[in-house]
Amino acid sequence: MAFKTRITEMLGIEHPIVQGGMQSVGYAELASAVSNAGGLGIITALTQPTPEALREEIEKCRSMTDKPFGVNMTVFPTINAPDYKAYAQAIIDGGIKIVETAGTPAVREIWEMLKPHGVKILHKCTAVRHALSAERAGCDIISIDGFECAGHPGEDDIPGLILIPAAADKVKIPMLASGGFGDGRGLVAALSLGAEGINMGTRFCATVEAPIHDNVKQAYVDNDERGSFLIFRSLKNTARVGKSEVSEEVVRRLAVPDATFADVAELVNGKAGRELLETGDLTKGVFWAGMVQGLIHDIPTCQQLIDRIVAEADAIVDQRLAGFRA
Ligand code: FMN
Repeated sequence: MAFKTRITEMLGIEHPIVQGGMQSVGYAELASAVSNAGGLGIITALTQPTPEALREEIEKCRSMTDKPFGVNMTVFPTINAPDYKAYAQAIIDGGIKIVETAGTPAVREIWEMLKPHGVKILHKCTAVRHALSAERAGCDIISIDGFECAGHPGEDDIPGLILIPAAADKVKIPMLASGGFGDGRGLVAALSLGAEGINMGTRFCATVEAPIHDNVKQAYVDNDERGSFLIFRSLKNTARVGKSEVSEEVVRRLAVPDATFADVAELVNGKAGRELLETGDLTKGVFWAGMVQGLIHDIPTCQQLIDRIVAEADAIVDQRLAGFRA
C-alpha cells in the first residue's frame, strides 16, 4: 500500500520520499531515477556552472522522466556569490514547479521571484524558530533537518527525535523530516513524530544512479554510525562530513586559537570536493555524510531503495505495530 500525505498530494508524487539538494551529486541522472521510482528527485542548481547549463540540465531531466521533479537553490553567506537571480530565472524558464531552498534569509528574495509562477517552496530549516519564520514568510513545506544530517545541521545540536515533534507542535504547514533517514523504520518514525514524509541525502548517494565514484559509495557502506565528523564548529558554520584523514586535519587546524577559514580552504574548497567525488580519492578533500551511514549496507538502485522503504514501512504499520496492540 502507498502512504498518502499532504506532501504526496501537494507534490503529485507516489511516495512521501524526497531526495534533498546535493552539491556535485544532484544531477539529472539521480533526480530522474528518484522521480521515476515514485519519490521526488531534485536537481541542485549551483552544481551547474551557469544558469544556461541549469536550463539544459532541467531539459535533460525532463527527457529522462515524465514525473514531477524539483530544483534546489542554496544561498550561502559568501563574498563571491553566484548570480542567484539568474539561476532562479532559469528555474522559472524551465517550467519547474517545486523548488527546495536552503541557506540565509536572503533566499526569500528568490521565493518572491518564484511564487508568482506557481512554484511550491520547500524550505530546509534546522530550528523550530526558523521553521516558524519561514512559514510566516509564505513557504509551502518545511524540511526540518536534525543534528544527524549531512551538510549543515546548524548550531543547536537538536536530534530529530526531539526537533521533529517540537516543530510539529507549532508548524501548521506540512513538514518533511530530514537527517538520519534511510529505511522504512525511519519513514514510520517520521510519520509518527508529526512529519508527512522524509528527505534523504546520504542514503541516495549510495545508490547505483548517484553520479559519484564507486569508492565514495563504498565509504558510505563501510562507515558506521560514528563515521561522520563535525567541522567548522569554531566558525559557527558547522558542517557534518565523512570521517577521514582530511576532515580530522580540518578539525585539528581549526582547533588552533584564532584559526580562520583560510587555514583550511585548500582542504575544503568546492573544487577539492568535486575531485574527490569524481576520482574516488578520499584524500582529495571532504565529502558530506550523515550519521545514517550506520544504516547503509548496500548500493541499490533508487527504485529498489524506495520500494524497499515503502514495503518495510507497510510491514511495520500492518504487522509489527498492529501486533503490539493489546
Ligand atoms: N543541502 C543543501 O541544502 N544544499 C546542498 O548543496 C547540499 N549538498 C549536499 C551534498 C551531499 C553529498 C549530501 C550528502 C548532502 C547535501 N545537502 C545539501 C544536505 C541534504 O540535502 C540533506 O538535507 C541531508 O543530507 C539530510 O541528511 P541525511 O544525509 O542524513 O539524509
